[in-house]
Amino acid sequence: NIKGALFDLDGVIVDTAKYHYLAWKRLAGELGFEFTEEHNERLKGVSRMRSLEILLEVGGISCTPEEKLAMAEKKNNWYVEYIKKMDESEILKGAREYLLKLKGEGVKIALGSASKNAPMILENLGITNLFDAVIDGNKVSKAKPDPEVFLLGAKELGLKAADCIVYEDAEAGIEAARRAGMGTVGIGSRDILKEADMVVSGLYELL
Ligand code: B16
Ligand code: MG
Repeated sequence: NIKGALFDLDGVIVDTAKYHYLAWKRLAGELGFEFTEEHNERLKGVSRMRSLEILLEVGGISCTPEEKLAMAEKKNNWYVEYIKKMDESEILKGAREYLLKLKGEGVKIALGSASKNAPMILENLGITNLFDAVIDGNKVSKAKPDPEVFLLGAKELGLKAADCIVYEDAEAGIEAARRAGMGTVGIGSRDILKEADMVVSGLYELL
């Protein structure tokens, strides 16, 4: 019996990947190489610093830890400029309705996202109040596939891991949830999310 539902943000509730892509592409442009949408797939669900490392690998560029920090900050400033303009119209189909449905059934809801910008995004989407707990990139030290983010979510909800279910679009997120001992719903394609208990195209399919 499910008592808690933990949601990833990017790719499940909202498509922030397109804004991450714009900002990373801009950085790559400054560094003098092309960063494609295909490359960008590798950054989904991955932390900011790890994303930068992947990007630098694509461009064949090596730099010092200080330079990396400056680049990550630059990218984030651009990214924040883009997502500042986001509003309720950008919530993915069925997401708000599904959160409300679960709430009506007495299920507790938490966010489990790698993004440090998650609170601002929830605010702009007007759905902060639907969450009983928000675990974001500021609260966790170990990135998915480490289960930390979801274990912390269950803890803040006051629930056992086995009573929680996770909604994720990234392979690493499904693995993190499985390692936490939680049920999993993959959002996306069955070909990629092989390990998920079930896969749907979007939350609208669960209404
Ligand atoms: P930030 P999620 C992830 O969100 C994104 O999928 C990933 O592309 C991004 O690098 C990461 O958040 C960190 O985001 O730079 O805003 O801290 O899928 O875990 O909700
Ligand atoms: Mg995601």
